[in-house]
Amino acid sequence: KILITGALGQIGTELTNRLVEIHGAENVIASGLDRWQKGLTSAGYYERMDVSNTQLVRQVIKDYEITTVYHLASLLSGTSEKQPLFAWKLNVEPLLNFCEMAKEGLISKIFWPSSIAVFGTGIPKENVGQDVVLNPTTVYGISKMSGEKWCEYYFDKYGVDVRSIRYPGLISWKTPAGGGTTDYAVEIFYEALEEKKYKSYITENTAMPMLYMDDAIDATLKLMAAPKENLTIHSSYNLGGMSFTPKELAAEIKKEIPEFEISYDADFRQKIADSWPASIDDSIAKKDWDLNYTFGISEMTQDMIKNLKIKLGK
Ligand code: VAH
Repeated sequence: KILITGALGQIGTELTNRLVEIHGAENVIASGLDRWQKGLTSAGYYERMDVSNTQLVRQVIKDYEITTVYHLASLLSGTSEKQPLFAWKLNVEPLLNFCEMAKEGLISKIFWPSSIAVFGTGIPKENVGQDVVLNPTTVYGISKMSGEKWCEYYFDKYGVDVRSIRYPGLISWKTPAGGGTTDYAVEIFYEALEEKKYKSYITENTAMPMLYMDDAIDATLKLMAAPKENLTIHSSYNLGGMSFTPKELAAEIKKEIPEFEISYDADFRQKIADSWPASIDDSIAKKDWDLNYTFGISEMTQDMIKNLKIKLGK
């Protein structure tokens, strides 16, 4: 059986749907902080669970005979800057608990999302490699870097099968933006359809690595299906997706919505964005587990607008 934490979040919502398609609803247990309501999730079961409540988590693992955990519950970069100590606790300790459970043999496989936020000062902006020095300058980046080190430690010392991807900014239409620095690239589509204009809190020429959610989910499932012996990275795999700026994204949206206008008014998240790479070298993921992409910026823009028009009743 599979447990997903943060199952109602940006990645969790879509990952749950795909895992249900593959394994059947009866084998997927979704969990989140929200109270259950009809239609909340496609999983066969839903547990209202605070991942910081270790005893409850262990009980759920035992009750459902969970073997694989997708641990997605986390605070993103913008939110983490506002609540540093809570973000540190939530972003790291539950991961450590799941690694402990795997070490004890209670569960056999873990997926955990890291982020390009682990990169910081002292490295080139372009084509950032797997093994460059990690000097994150954000609470979120510090927590993700620490989580990676724990993953590597539990693999090296106890052979724990914990797998991770350094996601770029993720873009999707099923769930609204959740406090990330890259979430301008989600909000912009809602406002383009609702208001025909968007004020970006990231300046026009700030390039960041981005990825459409469909490709992110495909990559996650590919990594988790790969033979353990093929994996050479046990901290977290670089994944670069595509790089674009707010200006480039606005130009793509204008192809679909000609009257759309973008303006710029940088906020605290600009400093976070400036500390991150503009593009990533993900050649090792391509070699180890055949990473590839389907959606470029045009395909993503068309798919986002098509689906949001239906969702927003436009
Ligand atoms: C964030 N979307 O902005 C996340 C992601 C690389 C960015 O980690 O915090």
